[in-house]
Amino acid sequence: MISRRALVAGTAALATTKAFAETSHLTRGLPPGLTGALGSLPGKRPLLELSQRPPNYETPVSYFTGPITPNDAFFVRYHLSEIPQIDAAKWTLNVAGKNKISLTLADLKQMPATEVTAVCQCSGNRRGLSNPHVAGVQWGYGAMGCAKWKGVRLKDILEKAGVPDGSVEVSLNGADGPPLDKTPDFVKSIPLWKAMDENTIIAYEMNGEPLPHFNGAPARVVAPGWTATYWMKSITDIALLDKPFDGFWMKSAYRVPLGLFPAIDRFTTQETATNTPITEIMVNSLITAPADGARIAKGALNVAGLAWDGGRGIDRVDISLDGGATWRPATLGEDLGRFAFRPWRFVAQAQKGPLTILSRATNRAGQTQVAKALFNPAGYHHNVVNAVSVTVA
Ligand SMILES: Nc1nc2c(c(=O)[nH]1)N[C@H]1C(S)=C(S)[C@@H](COP(=O)(O)O)O[C@H]1N2
Ligand SMILES: [Mo]
Repeated sequence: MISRRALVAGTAALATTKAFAETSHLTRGLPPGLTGALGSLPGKRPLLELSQRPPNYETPVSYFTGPITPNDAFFVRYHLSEIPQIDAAKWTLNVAGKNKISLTLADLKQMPATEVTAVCQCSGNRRGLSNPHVAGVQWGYGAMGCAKWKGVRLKDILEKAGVPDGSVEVSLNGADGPPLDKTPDFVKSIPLWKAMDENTIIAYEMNGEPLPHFNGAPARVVAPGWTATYWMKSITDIALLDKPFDGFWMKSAYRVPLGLFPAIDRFTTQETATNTPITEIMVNSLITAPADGARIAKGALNVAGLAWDGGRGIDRVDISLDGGATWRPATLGEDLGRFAFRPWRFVAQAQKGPLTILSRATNRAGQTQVAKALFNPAGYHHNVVNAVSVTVA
């Protein structure tokens, strides 16, 4: 006879597996409308199309074959549909500090260059998995990518213009604008300390090439560790501010309940009694192989994936084949720095029947992925333990 305790434990394990399994329905294309069909954008391989105007396209999981996401596979996210084609030779970056200065691309390239490999992840990556459903682009797993960015430290640019005493934030505006004044222009701000961080750059190269049009040519903000909402594309205007920026995209969007997520980075000038702007990326992982829903042969099964966080660095990735009852460590691969995707692999012995593989990353601050999503109205920071279900034949 099965003891009550075993029964309860078994039911709990089953419930956990079910919860995890629910999170993986996107890659199987269910329910319809949650994933786009493959669409085409100039300069890109086929990406999952979530909307055409504005262009929102995500990277299929099968393209994540290593720690660097190729430029033509990199996701695209815009809020506004007027995206001008910029002539890099005529483009200028206007900076308002103690003085107003204007830098051309040639000026930027004369300044000391620096490189950083960093994950660009939309705050709403995996929003489509939110339960209950929330409004917004229904992203699956691919509103993210990792590239080697080259450019100039934002700090050097700000110091060229002069940083007034009492500056608290830096505003960032790009070349795109609203089509009919219906949506407010997309302007963001970051705290002065993040702007002055040596890793925050204005990048003009991505993986050794000029930035693709849809990823912010000729130059964009790269704010390593922070979600991509601050990574202003096709940046044209930067200003040092002596009070918190109060535009729509700071005051009313990209906010999370205060204290809900274990964020370490604070954006205190923008905090209210109840909420805060989103800051760093929460620790996360993705199983990239085998594909969800695959049929595989029994025996040695190579499992591969990626792990990343907001810049503390990945400490470990653990794998479970029994619904989260027991975990075994994966082997971490190439380390491209604390802001990069960390590849990992694991060899499982696959027995005949259904198999669900779970991956759970932990960072060097001891933070780990959640078993159940921390619900918030915009569906940000989805970092539930990743699950892939396969059939072993
Ligand atoms: N100019 C401009 N920059 C922008 C945005 C935008 O709408 N306009 N969206 C931001 C958001 S929310 C994301 S997720 C990233 C997406 O970067 P990508 O399109 O290069 O992948 O760009 C950011 N920078
Ligand atoms: Mo985003």
